[in-house]
Amino acid sequence: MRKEFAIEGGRARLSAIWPDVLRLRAAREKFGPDRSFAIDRLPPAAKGAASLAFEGTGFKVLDEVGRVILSGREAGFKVGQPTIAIELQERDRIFGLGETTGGMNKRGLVRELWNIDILGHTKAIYPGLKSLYVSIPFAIILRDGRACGIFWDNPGRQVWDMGGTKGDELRVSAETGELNIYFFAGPTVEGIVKRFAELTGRMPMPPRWGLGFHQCRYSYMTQERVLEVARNFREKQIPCDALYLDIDHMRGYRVFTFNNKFPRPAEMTKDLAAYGFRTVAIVDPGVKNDPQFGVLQRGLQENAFVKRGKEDYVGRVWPGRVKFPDFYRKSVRQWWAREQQVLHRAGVAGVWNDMNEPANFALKTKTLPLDCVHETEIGPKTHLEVHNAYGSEMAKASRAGVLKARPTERPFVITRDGYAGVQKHALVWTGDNSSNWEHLADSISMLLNLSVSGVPFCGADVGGFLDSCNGELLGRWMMLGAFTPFFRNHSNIGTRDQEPWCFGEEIEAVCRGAIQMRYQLLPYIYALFDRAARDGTPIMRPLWWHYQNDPQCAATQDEFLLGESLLVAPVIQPGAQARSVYLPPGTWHDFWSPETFRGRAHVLAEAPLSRIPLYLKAGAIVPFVPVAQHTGEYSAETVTLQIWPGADGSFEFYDDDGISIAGEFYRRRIEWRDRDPGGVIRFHPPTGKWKAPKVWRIIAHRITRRARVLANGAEIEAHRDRDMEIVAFEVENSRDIEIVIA
Ligand code: MIG
Repeated sequence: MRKEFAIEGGRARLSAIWPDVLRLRAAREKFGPDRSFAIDRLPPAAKGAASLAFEGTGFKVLDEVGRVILSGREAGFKVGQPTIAIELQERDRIFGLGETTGGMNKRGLVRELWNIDILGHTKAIYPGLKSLYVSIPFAIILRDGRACGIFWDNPGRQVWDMGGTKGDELRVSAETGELNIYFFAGPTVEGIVKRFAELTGRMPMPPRWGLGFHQCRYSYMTQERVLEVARNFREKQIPCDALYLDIDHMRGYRVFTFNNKFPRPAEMTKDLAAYGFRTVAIVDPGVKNDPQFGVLQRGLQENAFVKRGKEDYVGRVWPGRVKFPDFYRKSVRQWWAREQQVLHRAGVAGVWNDMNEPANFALKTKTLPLDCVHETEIGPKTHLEVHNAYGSEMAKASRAGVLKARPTERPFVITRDGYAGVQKHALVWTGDNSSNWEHLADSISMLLNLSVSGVPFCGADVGGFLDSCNGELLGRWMMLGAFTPFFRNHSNIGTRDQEPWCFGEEIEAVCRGAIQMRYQLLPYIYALFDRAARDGTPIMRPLWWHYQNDPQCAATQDEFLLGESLLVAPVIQPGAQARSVYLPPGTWHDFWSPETFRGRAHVLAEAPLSRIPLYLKAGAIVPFVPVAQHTGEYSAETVTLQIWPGADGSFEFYDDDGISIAGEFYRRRIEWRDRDPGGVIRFHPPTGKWKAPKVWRIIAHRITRRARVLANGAEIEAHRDRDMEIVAFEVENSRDIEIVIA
């Protein structure tokens, strides 16, 4: 299917990308080159697909069997700007839209997609806040259990009015460019998000160390201080994998330099490596406009900087007057990647991209003048037209730089800004939040919406960035952070120190416990990353991901699922010692007590300061390993599989060397077949050549009677704990294992 026809104020083309994904393109006069900043390659057109029917100025999106999934009121160039208006029904909820504030359901909000440096995205500071650092123009509409999706691929400014002005209408308009919309027919959220990830690209598997705990601060001011923090972690036996160098390591904020407080950076990173730490350094795009500065000189030779008229544009950021690399060009990205080698030669392992909206202190608008020109791969574009892609293009350059230094290793790149598809280049952290309870709670829905917008690897500053944290808030936030994909404690200059040991012994123990839990759970989290890298399935999922027919799941924004099996219900209020938890349909087991609940109901969870309420879905198989102080000591020689019965279930175990891009792997499906009493555990034949665990230690929960355990037909010794209602035993690994607990 490929149709061309007239549309209000222009011409439109309709094509099917996949049977369940339609594309509507429209231009006022001539169509521009078909090149996207989100999509690397469009798949060839599909047949037998969803379709679109126009009726007057309205239209209907139909799925493969002809069912109307969306009713459009208009699509075209009514007031000169490309616009689309879609009818909303009473109970429609809108999710996704990348990184935005205002709760999980975006219905009723107006959001402007225009990447911007917002210092502190709280209502108190910015009551009318409509934009943040990242723009992902992709939304999921959940309508009575059926989902569909919309993606408008346009890196210019867009306004998404999601029933904010007219209660029954989703109206999206762009300031520049074409109408370029993808409709995802659904009906499952999972299907839509997988398609969106297929279209815009998937997160490449990060190194395992990227999944450990990371400690940051703006800034660790000296080399000695960094080493002291590292030693503290090891002395206090608090696991940690990475420390960060914020902007104060630079000489006058010149990118890719070290100042005299960091006289021997290579020695420092070597010492850190000896303790098992990786070093991540911050990189800002603005290059100091200092004629003596080598990076500037070589950039000028490359003609690398963004122009306004005939001249390089000069703005102002931390270094003072700066020029901005024109990352939209491949040659510029390659030059940047070469410059970045200074960091890698000094032993820096990961790169942290900040201020890449790009931020500009010289203007009230906080970014580049809109008439600056970028020499993109599809010809010159004004900043106005491609603003939202700057951050992603910088992250792409950064990634190329890390790969240049270590071509066989999986890069670790973090970015504040991005556009749809940013997950191909970097993980996203949600920028300058604040140390308060409101932001702790808000981070859950922000990360959930980012996760379903194609960005599975994301995290918020744990403990909060702006303002000073307190012990209780840090403890609660560390427990939440331990279950989010990216787990980094970070805080602002001039605030109270926020490392795990800064609030007394009790809080230190709480933080240690949270981090230890993270390290014990790494095989579970790693397997979720493997899955996300292969098909875009989020690691951290809203309840409605798995229960999209349950209205209460669609309304719950203070809980989430880590994978399918683990429900996390963080405490989000100060002073609370308990909280109410909504459990989705099915049977759920309390992690902390031998209690089992029927779902589709609220329960009251006890939550003393040392505890985050956790529930396991019946049929869950969750792998644990012993605590390590960092992932360099990670060992999957003995893997403990905890099994919670009550339903059938399965888990796909995944392991590899944790770092190589094309290394060996070991993948194995493990299945639980529930029988009353007991059940059967089956290990399916593994794939891949990476070394297998030697021993599987199995803990089966909720076994109240004296159970016999048979491994491949022969009875084996099992330990029983009556109070904990568990049966525990070990089996050596082999190709075929079948265990019966009866
Ligand atoms: O204008 O580099 O969001 O994480 O610590 C502030 C200093 C610049 C903003 C980042 C924050 C970082 C800080 N940066």
